[in-house]
Formats: sequence, structure tokens, C-alpha cells
Amino acid sequence: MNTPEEKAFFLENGYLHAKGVLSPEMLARTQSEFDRVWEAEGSPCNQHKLLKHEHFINLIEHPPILDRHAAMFGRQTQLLQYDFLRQGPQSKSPERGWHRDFSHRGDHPVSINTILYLDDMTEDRGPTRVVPGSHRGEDWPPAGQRDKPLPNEVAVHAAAGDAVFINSAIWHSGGRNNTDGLRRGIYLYYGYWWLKRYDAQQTLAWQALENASERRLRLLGVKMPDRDLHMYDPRLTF
Ligand SMILES: O=C(O)CCC(=O)C(=O)O
Repeated sequence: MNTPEEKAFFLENGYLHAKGVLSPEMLARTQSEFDRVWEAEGSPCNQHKLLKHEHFINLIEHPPILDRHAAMFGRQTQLLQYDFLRQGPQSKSPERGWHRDFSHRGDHPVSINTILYLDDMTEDRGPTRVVPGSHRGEDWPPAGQRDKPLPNEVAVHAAAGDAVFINSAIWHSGGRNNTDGLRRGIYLYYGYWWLKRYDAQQTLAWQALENASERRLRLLGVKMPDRDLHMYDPRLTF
């Protein structure tokens, strides 16, 4: 998180809405690259497809995103998952889909997802919803209520180019797209270097590894952040 206030808000509430993470030019480029790559690669579009394309290789190091993860995970920051989020017009999905992405005992986050929005999350487009503070403890959203509004939910009305950072343990839900347009976003999910990617058995695209800086190799989990985990100094900066 970029300031002590952002960090305190994130640790207390389990999420942070960061405005203007993409400049207008970068947003326009990202929208057109999203449409092009979606067309070329087909669904689902995850790290194995996105990391073949220069724009999306560079996006994993975009400072307003990466700096906030590095403020939590330091040099141990690793990209765990990378996905397109795309809902067509007039979706028939349920009103809510409450879940946790990942939970781990303890208050400190072990992984954080970024939802980077490429369309305005108006009420009609179905904003992401969170239950502030629900990242603590071990409870899951109540069974039987998972497709319905919850009393303490907060809708994050993000604009295109904004991002929401969520502790992966927070109860959250996507929304239903009731507009005639698309609902587009990108998930950039980071966590500690010692977490294994779910699909770690599959080698990442060579395009992301070729001529990569040491920092990018660390971010992709193919270069160690330090000499040895036991000797690791958590104060090392990215
Ligand atoms: O679609 C959204 O707004 C977020 C959904 C989400 O984060 C998830 O399904 O894990």
C-alpha cells in the first residue's frame, strides 16, 4: 500500500479502492489489447495466455499496482494468477456469488488480488461487493445466503482505470451485468514467493522469461528473492 493511511485502511477493512491506477492513455491501450487478446486467445484467458503478450507482460510491473503489493510482501512478491474478467451484456448470473479466494490463519495477508477495471462499475454493471473486516477469522459467508445481498456489504463503485485490492480472505462477490455493454476487468493476483501457483507444473510462457530483469524473474517465481529462505531478510525491498 502506497501510504501509511492506505495500509492502515487495507489491514483494518481487508480491501482498498485505488483510483486512477491507469492513466487515460494506458486505459485506452489496455481496453484495446484486452479485446484483441480475448479474440486471439479465447476463454479462459489466464497467465499462460496473457504472459505471451507484451502489454500484459509489462502490466504485472505497473508501479501503482506492483508497489502496493511490494509494500506488503517486499521482495517475496510473486504473481500467483493472472486472468481476464469478462461478462457479456444482460447477464443471467445470480445477484451475488459470495466467497473467499483463499484463507490462511493469522491477520497478515498471504495473498492479495487486484481487480483492475476496464469499464465503469455502475450499479447496473454490477460493482464488486465486499464485507469489510470479513478477512479476519475463519468463517465463510453463510451457506444459503451466498447468492443474495448481505447486510454489511459495501459496493465498490470503481471507474474504468481504478483498481480494488482485496485481501484474498475477504468475503467478496462479483455483480450481475444488467447493461447492454461488456463488464471487463483484469485480475492480477500476488502473494508470497513461497506459495505455489496452483498450476506450477506448467512452465510460464517463454516471452515473459526471455531477457527478463531479475525483478521480473523473482515476480514470476523463477528466481529466489534471496540466498535461502532461512536466511531471508524481510526488509529487502523489491
Ligand atoms: O467480478 C468481480 O467483480 C469480482 C469477482 C471476484 O473477485 C471473484 O470471483 O473472485
